[in-house]
Amino acid sequence: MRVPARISVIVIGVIVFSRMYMSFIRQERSRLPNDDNRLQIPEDLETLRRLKRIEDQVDKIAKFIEVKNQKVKEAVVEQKTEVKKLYPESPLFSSWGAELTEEEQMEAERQFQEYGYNVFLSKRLPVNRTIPDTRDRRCALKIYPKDLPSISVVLIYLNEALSVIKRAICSIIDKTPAHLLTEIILVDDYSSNEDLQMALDEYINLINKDKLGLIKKVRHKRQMGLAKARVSGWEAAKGQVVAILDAHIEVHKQWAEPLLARIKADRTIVLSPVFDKVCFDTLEITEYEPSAHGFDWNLWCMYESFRPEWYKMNDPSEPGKSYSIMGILVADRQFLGEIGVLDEGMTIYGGENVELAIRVWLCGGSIEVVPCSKIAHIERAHKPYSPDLSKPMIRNALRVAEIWLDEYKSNVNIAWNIPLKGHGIDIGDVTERKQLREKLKCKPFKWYLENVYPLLDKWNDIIGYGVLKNDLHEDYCVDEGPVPGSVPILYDCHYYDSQHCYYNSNGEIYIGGIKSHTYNSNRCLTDPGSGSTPGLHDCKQAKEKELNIYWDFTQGNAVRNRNTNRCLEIGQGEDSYYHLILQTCSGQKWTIQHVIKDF
Ligand SMILES: *[C@@H]1O[C@H](CO)[C@@H](O)[C@H](O)[C@H]1NC(C)=O
Ligand SMILES: [Mn+2]
Repeated sequence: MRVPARISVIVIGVIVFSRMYMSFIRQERSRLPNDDNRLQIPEDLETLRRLKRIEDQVDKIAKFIEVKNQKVKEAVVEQKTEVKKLYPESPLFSSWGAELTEEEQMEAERQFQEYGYNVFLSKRLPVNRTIPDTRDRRCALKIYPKDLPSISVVLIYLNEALSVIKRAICSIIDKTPAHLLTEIILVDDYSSNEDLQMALDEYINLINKDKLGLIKKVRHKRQMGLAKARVSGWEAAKGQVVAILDAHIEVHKQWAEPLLARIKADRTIVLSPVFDKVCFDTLEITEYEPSAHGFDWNLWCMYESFRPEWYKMNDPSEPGKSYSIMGILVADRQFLGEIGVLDEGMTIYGGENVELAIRVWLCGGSIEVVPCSKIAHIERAHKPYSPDLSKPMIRNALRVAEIWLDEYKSNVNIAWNIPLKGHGIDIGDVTERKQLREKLKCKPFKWYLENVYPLLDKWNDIIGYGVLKNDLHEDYCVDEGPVPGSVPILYDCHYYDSQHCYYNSNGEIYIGGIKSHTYNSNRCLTDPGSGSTPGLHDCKQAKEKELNIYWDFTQGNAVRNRNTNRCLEIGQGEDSYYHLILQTCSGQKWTIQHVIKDF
């Protein structure tokens, strides 16, 4: 007997789904009891029991399907062929998609390349899927004022998958109290996808029929970049509070109330919810602990620990002050306007969030992270809109430096290893933003460094940076050598981090990059005192051990150790290659790429 292929596809589909579901349940189960920083209270036991019951049922269904499948398998034995893995290298398939047919793999991979996440799966998940409540249990017990301010939610996107936008909209409508939700504003920053026009409009119209004009759409006729697109969403908003979010998110239960309550208490606080990670491949949710947001001197954002006061409260459901903000932001609409929304002189991507944070702190407000407000956010495997984001990042960072960083602005140049002057990067007109700073009577940046973000290393003592070359061989650069390892080497110049060197006024030479935060340490060039091999060691430890880390160096001259009097030089080995060595000074000369002050 031949079973029609269609039926076996359906059966396999059901099996795949039930397996996915079971593994999801197992994950959920294993997560709960292991959650070490949470108390076990009876709700957990009840959840476990419920999950157990569900799992029993799923097991039963799976057994039933297996029996059926066995029969089908016997019947289709001559049809069955092993499905080939078409993209063994693709991150999409590293833990997902084993059961897909070749055509399905092709479709899934194509969409993954286009969007950076699993659009194939997204289309097949319900728009109103349930996501686990990952909040601290104290959150559910909090009581918020009745008369909270209203909220406009702005979703910014550029070629986002339709199913992902729908899921974002659906979660916002489901999980925001209707009387508080003024509107959802979709800001399309010039997407080229066809389904973001007709098909999305149909979905919008469907919702708007029911909930009069709840969803609005702003579509740009050219790409404005993240900062301008966000400002255009803010301009369209009418609610008392505006939440400017990415469109690849799902909000969690009661996400809005804790934010609105904070702003009701103080309109000068700009807030961030806590993100959970939605994996780009399985679209499953991984819980993230609350933490503050910070940045380095490249103005890249990163997670950072809260101030010690927050940990002393010993209540992870409480809001905590944050040095910076990742990008998603919630603020009093008028207050955000008063302090200048976002810098519209920025292009494409990056830096606008750090600029906002610095401005808010310096000009009379503050930033907070609110743990009881959670948003699940897809972490893409790659960003689709620009292959190299470092160009706009550098440009935007230099803009922030020029407007806000005062005497610390050269740190941005040091971090990106670009010259202080003559770098040829056009940062646009900054007069308006400088006037804004004047008008708002904002504090100097030094105040921020000393009072808000003292974890940021001031880099006061750096006097030279960039690659370090010996003038006997200018194709070779000093390089940190193999990692892990503690021997610096000479290598063909490629100008990446591993060859970035720094000379400071104490006489230390860092090799292989420089750390932005005081809790990290750099690696210092050392003279072990004997032998000819130089060393490279954690500077803090090297100082404690009193290794020889101080060097006399002036631009275009010898690099001489203050203790041993030996010089860093290059010499040809028996292998006829040049090596980095320590020896009695023979008059070799070194040049560091960029100089801050003449030395
Ligand atoms: C999702 O929507 C479907 C169809 O409207 C409905 O039957 C289902 O109960 C909803 N599920 C949730 C979790 O709201
Ligand atoms: Mn995002």
